[in-house]
Amino acid sequence: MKIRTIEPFILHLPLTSDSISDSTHSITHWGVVGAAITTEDGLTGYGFTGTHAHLASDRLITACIRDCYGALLVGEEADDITRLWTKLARHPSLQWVGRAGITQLALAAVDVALWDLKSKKAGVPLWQYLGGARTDRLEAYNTDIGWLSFSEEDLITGAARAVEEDGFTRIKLKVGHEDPNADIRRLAAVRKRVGADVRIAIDGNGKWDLPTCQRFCERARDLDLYWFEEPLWYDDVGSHAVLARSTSIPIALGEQLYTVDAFRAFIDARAVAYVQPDVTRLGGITEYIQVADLALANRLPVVPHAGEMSQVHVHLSYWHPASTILEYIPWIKDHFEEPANVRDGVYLRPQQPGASTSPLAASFERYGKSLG
Ligand code: 0YR
Ligand code: MG
Repeated sequence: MKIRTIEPFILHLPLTSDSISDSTHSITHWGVVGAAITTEDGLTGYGFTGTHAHLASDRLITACIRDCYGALLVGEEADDITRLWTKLARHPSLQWVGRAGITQLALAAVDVALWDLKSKKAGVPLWQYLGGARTDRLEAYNTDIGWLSFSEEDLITGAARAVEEDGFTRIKLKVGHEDPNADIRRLAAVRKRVGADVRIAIDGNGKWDLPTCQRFCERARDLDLYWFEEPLWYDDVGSHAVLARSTSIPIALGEQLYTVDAFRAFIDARAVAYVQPDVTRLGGITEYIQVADLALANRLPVVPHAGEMSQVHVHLSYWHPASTILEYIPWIKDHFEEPANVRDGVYLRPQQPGASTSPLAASFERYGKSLG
């Protein structure tokens, strides 16, 4: 199965609301930036990373896929994923400028496309190709009801609807106001409305400093928060370790980490409780598995961040033994041949061969962007 072509693509897909914000990002579209890899026998695999749909930086990713990785992959044996991953990730001239950022996002897209191809060729869904399902019930938690840009009233209504009508028992709310008391008030109002049994996680998206986080955690004591995600600057291992020791709220992080080495630093420092790798920021599925295995060996639960809106992570979470629950943000599912769907708070297990990463032809036509 030799690789014949690698074609990068950029889709800018609208969100379910007009726009949303967390403490550090405001967006109107989700960027699906990836690669279609076609073999000589005519099979095509798709993989993509997730962005905030800035065309200029998206084009850096597609340029890397086309000009750097494409040249290294055409004519290669598509089945040899481990060898090809090493060829791209450890290529002397690329690792000099890479190992994180644009080159890693591009590598993620290519790696996922190769796994999609390989499981399509085997004729089975990726989770089955990897070794079969660990469970028949992968629970979802809803992030899309909890944006910081929502008014307190909309937050309460959305949380109640998710629980009472859609069957979620777990939700995640964004925090990160200038004054953390504003967050405490919003969280207390939601807790009061949904009751004690709903798991409420919170996500700071790296906004606050250590003393602010410590004061916040002290005041949040009675809210029974399931985890505090990205409380501090993404790379700051030491401050996370201090915070983890000063609060009973478990720390979750990983969506901004690029390598297994970065995860090891946090895990070794006991600075993380819920490990949140993302195939779209790590070097794809290949490096995701290394992180999930590392978490497993440390007896830590894995809860991936859904940078691909769960098209791939639903497979990985049905399969990998360290997996627990999975994030749900339903922005882009309608643009795929096999959407990542949730019913009664539980992810449907994918049935089609591959990684569920094939975008619909109509979506390419309507939302595709020029590569410049
Ligand atoms: C919106 N999930 C997250 C989105 C989300 C971000 O900017 O990208 O909030 O990825 O933190 O846990
Ligand atoms: Mg997050």
